[in-house]
Amino acid sequence: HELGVVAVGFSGGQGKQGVDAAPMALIEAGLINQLRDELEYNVHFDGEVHAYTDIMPRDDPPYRNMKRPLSVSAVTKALSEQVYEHASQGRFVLTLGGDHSIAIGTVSGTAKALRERLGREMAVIWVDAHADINTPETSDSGNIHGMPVAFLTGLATESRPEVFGWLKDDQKISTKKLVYIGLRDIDRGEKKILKDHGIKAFSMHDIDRHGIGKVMDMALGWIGTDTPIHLSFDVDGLDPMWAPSTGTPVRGGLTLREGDFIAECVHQTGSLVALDLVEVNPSLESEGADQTIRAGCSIVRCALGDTLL
Ligand code: DIR
Ligand code: MN
Ligand code: MN
Ligand code: MN
Repeated sequence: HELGVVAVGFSGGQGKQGVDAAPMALIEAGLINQLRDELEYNVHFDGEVHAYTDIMPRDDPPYRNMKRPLSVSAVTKALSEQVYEHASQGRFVLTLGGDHSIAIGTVSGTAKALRERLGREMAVIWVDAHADINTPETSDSGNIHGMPVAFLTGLATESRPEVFGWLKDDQKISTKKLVYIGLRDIDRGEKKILKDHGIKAFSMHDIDRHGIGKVMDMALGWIGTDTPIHLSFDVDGLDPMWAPSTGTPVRGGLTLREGDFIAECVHQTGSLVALDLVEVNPSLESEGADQTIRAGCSIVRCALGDTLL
């Protein structure tokens, strides 16, 4: 079991400081040591929380309604190359964020590597309260952490290389290979996108109706066996009762057990190739930071094969 870990201290995809401190908090809580010692992974980690300060532009005004477009583009491009490097060597890639804009880098990196290695199109399971599929034009906030899926599926495009124009077709995924779990706060424009493109989405309503067991059967059934899976887990998919320290908490979410169960089921497929854990912000809700970090560690351990028995 070879595991590549990338720690990304980046918060520019949204407006709140502190989400950049999450990787260090997760590591200090013992996450990487547990993966090495208890789950027996051979860990490849450069020991650094990347802030990419050397490539950060000095001046970064809004463009096409996007906030900090040059910064997010530069960071995700560099991250894409780091993730690609791990994935092309056959390593499972764990990325600790950071806000969810970083998924532009992680998913593009694994999608390209898996195409080359296995000749297969990758699927993405996106666990989140939000769909993060706004285009620059449908976004109300201008925050790029609400747009990564639009860029990764080609629903949003931009030719300028310094504003995501670097994303090529072999780094993108199909809307047909995308599955959402846990949605409950979707913008009007996003609802139309999900509907128009027939994107598979399991909202909290579906989980209430069928239970998480049936929902996971349906989600994994949609993807099918023999398709590599990238799991992108936004900690705000969990209910704020379990994960209060996050930038945009939404009540009525997944229990910690449901989150762990999702991760366990995806691990059990044997097809999981990468995991992102994003939007942990230890500086928010200081009493809840510990809980949120512990919840994040638990999700990661489950996705990497920890079992109850
Ligand atoms: C909202 C919130 N849909 C936006 N998105 C968040 O800004 O586009 N994603 N919080 O995690
Ligand atoms: Mn998100
Ligand atoms: Mn979210
Ligand atoms: Mn296993």
